[in-house]
Amino acid sequence: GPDAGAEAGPEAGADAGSAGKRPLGVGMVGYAFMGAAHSQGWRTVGRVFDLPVEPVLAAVCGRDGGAVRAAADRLGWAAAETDWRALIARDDIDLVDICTPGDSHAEIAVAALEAGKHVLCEKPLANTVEEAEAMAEAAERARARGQVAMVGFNYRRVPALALARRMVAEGRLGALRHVRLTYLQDWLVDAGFPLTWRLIKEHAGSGALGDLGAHIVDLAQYLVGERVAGVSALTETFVRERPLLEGASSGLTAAGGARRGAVTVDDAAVFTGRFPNGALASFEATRFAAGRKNALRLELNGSDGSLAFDLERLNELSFHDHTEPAASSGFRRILVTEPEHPYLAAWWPPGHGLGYEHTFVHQARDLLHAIATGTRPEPSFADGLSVQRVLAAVEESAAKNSVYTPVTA
Ligand code: SOE
Repeated sequence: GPDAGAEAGPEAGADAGSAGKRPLGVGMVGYAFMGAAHSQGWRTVGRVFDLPVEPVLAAVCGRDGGAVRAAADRLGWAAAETDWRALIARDDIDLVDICTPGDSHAEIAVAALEAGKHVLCEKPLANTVEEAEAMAEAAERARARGQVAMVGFNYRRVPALALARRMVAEGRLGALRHVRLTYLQDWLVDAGFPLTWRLIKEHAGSGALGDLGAHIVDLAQYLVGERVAGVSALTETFVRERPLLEGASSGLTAAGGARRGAVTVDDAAVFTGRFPNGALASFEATRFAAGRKNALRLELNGSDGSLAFDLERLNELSFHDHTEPAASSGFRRILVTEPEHPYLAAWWPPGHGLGYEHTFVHQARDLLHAIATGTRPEPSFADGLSVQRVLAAVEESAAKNSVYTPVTA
């Protein structure tokens, strides 16, 4: 089904007992922010979820030998490689986890799939539709050989969002009318923030659009269960030149020097869209929302009710049941920390709450579960390609001053 991961979660009792666990060698490319987050997922998943396969952190790969060895020690990987082709060639690696910037996703993913490995690839799937198409085709060929390929849209693994998906699918909102998502951050408000790879088109593909917009397009399609049919968009680059990066950047922290260079991606993207079921969608992705750190917010309005969520309060889901008597109805807060909620039974006693890093544990759990059961994990590369097509339509529409642009398949 469309949400195999969450629905076949721990509450479904789908995981096997602890006897006879099969080792699954993991090789990871990249070890910065996402590499650290994925390492956390691989290290923790087998201690929380009872799965028939156990990930083995076999080797991590990066170009700088000294730095990648230090990362291997720090993050818990048995070995370090400096050439991703050598990593893929290792017999002890069954799954390749791609945590590099978008400019190397396609090459590494296609090579890994052709070498017979399972693949997990960070979002956005690629920098262009063409690359994403090649990846989806390689994944389809690999599927026939029993391999899986999944995109790292980790927010599908927030329990409150998996619950939201379940409630929409159960019809609790009735006919969907509005699908409203924003993803707001503020790390570029300072015009002195340097030109890191995320601000260079050649490396990142696009700016807030591909980095943050990709998440909310994927989530919208996940929650609605349909693909965006067309969009009208505006994009803007507010600060067009920034200091060149000096030294290394770690995550979203970096220092700049005296020389300057051009920002070649968008700082913000605002767009509306239509779903085939008639719902209207609106999206806003920006790195210029002062005071908003990681505010992925959404509200869905249907004929029978509404749901609202804010990633800055990720253990909560707001629900309004419009079928209740008006005098006593209204939004109420569901604290998504009960064993009946997706993923939660494996964690702490009710009410104790989860955070950002748990999404990576859940992502690892869903991928391993799919490998163990021979099912197709989601989001698939085809799902990642569909997001890429929406992003391309947004850029095309923005270039034509917001002309409505169908998303072409
Ligand atoms: C930076 O904007 C970033 O780290 C994104 O790259 C991630 O995808 C998002 O989850 C958090 O913010």
